[in-house]
Amino acid sequence: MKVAVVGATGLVGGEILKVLAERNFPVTELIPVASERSVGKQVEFKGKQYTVVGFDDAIKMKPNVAIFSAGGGTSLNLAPKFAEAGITVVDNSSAWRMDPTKKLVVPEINAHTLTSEDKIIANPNCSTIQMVVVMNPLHKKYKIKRVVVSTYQSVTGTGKAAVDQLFAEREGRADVPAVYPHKIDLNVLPHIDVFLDNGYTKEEMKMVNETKKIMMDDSIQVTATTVRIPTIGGHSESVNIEFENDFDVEEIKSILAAEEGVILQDDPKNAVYPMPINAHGKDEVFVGRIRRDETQPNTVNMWIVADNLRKGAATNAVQICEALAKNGLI
Ligand code: A2P
Ligand code: 11C
Repeated sequence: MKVAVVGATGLVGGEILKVLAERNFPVTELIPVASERSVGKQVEFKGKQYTVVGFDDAIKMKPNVAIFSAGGGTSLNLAPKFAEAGITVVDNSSAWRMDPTKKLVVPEINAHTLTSEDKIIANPNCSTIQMVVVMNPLHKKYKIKRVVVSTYQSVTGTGKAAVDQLFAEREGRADVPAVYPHKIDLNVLPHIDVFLDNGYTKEEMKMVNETKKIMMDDSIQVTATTVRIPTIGGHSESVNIEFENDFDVEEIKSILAAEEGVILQDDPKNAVYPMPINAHGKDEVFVGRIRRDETQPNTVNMWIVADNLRKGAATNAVQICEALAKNGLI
């Protein structure tokens, strides 16, 4: 399988290369793509060096699939060019997610909806993916009415420049341009992506809208506050879920413990709960602190953590490619 990675020099792109290798995706030819300023640079894949090419050359090389992680503008511009050349695109940006003609896929939930018509497939936002992976089996069992989520998101979600800002501030260096409007080290910013007219950020509205689309249920109400914190390991979420039907906390724990791609870490007396430092570099979604909300019927609280560059981006994108390959769609 010929695989192009568009944005191969970026944080998510680098993670995609690692995940393709780790999961032994059958790559016969790797085509790393980045902006003109990176053409000719080398990236490593399975111990070998590959030369970065521009998008024109990549299209001419006719990959079976192109995994994009080069920002929304690049996706809007380039994904149709790849698709018109018959190359299936799996896109990590927000560009196509809410387009009604495009699928928004978390393989555990809706890979079965993919067909040969799908030439641009959207990978959801990282903070949405880790939440729906945990909520989906619970929705099937108890039916979710409403979700209140607050996030604690890693600077890796912004890209390399944000990681550089955090460490430059920590080391007292002034030589790095700031990507956030405020200091991020020793601080917390209730601001991810741009503010919209309704007072929410675009990141918050992604959680609201993408959840309904992936879980194929517009009745699920989500309200979100998304927050950037000075960590690099992954995104954490405090999630309050109200169900239509009552539940047993122990049953919720056993449903989640049995769920593919989910790891239950819930032994608070021994200080066992998910943390980004442990999720870093892992493909799974970690869940713990599961407890009944004592203020409202049929409602549970939990804490969900995942490496946003892995299940939140690279791993989910590679899993979409695996589903496409398994079903003969690429
Ligand atoms: P480059 O390294 O040449 O700028 P991150 O989010 O970690 O900053 O990474 C963004 C990725 O998207 C990088 O690989 C970057 O390449 C790539 N990229 C940005 N603009 C384009 C473009 N117009 N065409 C292809 N790749 C792009
Ligand atoms: C963040 N969730 O942590 C964002 C990164 O819509 O794909 C991914 C933005 C997106 O900043």
